[in-house]
Amino acid sequence: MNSFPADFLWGSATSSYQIEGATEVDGRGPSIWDTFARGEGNVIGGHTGDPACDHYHRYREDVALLAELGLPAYRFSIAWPRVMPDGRRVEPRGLDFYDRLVDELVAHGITPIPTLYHWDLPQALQDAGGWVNRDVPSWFADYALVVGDRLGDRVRDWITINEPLCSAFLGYGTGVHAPGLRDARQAVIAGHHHLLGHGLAATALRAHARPDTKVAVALNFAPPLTDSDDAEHREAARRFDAVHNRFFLDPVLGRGYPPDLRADLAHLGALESAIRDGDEEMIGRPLDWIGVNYYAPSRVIPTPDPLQESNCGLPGLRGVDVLPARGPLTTMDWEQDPVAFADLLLWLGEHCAPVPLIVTENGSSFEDTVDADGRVRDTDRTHYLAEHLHAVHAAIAGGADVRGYLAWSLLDNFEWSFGYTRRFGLVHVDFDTQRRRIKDSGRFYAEVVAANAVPDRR
Ligand code: IFM
Repeated sequence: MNSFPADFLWGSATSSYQIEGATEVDGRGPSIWDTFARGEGNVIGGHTGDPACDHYHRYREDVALLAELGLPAYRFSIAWPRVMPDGRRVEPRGLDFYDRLVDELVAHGITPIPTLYHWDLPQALQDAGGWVNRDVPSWFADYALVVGDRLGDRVRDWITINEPLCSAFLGYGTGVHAPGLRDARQAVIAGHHHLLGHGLAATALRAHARPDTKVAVALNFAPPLTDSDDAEHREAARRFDAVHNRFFLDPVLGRGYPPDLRADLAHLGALESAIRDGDEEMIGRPLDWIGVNYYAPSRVIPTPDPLQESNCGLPGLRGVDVLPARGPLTTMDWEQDPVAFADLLLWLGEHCAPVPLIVTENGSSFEDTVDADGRVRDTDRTHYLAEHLHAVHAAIAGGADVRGYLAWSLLDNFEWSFGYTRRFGLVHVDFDTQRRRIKDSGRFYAEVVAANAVPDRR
């Protein structure tokens, strides 16, 4: 058995738009994902966030599942348009929902870890320019305060923003996420404003909340892998790493934007136009921990012409292409690579020290079937989970300060542009009946959590 530290935090994660449904209930305003999902061809099958897992009405059942699995912590997100339908005006019924959810969690002894922003921007704020508008970060901090005032007596740990890369670069750059815009300059500006929003919200929460408040941000990392260690390949990996990983990481650690990144993106002129005096200080206010979201590495290769635009859609990235993933793959076509995960955690452990790490997302999508006896024998997912937990263990043994692991995801849910066609849950959801069934991977995870250890490979 590979045992984890005694105070290691175990749990699972979800997000509001992916599970709540009830998008027109109790005064909730439309979000950019409601609008985007209705757009022709944006989401497989024309699926939308309704009914998702109908968690808005079934949260008690879902908290009971967490309790049945014995998970001590639950990461969920708060829908800004439920709390503030137009992004500015408070809707008490929306706040009441999260109040009830937190009460339910606390009553079961489960630590609530809310994320303030997991991509569901109020549409009204998008109509005002969305994350390209420099006012949005301040409005985000106002919203953080409203939520902090209401839940701060029971919530100690907060995550400001989930995966600003996806929200900014996929939403404003490649257009495969809401709001569906395709403009590299806007993507970079939106990226900066997400970071500014993080800094402002973190500062606001700390100023007004209980003294032991802890604030983090959840970043998604894709470690670049190369087939060669020659100078060209190392340079390609550096370029990819700068835009994908260090664009967001170094500023929140208080180091500002990395000089090599600024040089690489100078041809866009976007960062320079967006950064104002004091921004990097605000973004870099002290953090309590870094949330690490990891699924897969990226295989990169130098392009023949160093000025050639990358095929991967990261804004302004040149001189590096991303190769197709190599098996074994998940149904997202993502590579399964626990070694890259261990290496990433070791690197982050050093790079972020003394700030500790918590794995805020890690998981896999596979074709799951419900057998005649009602069981979901998801051996692929159990294997992925076990191997990635061994990787976390190895990283801790190697010196990385990793304090917890929150599996993605508690429930099968709305997987963004893939709609309901990709399943990541430890718990199977029948979207016709809303019946929940704990998968074999969920039972396996419960045993790991109970033992605080992952069993040896057979
Ligand atoms: O489902 C998403 C989640 O919302 C953000 N991180 C990656 C997950 C899997 O794609």
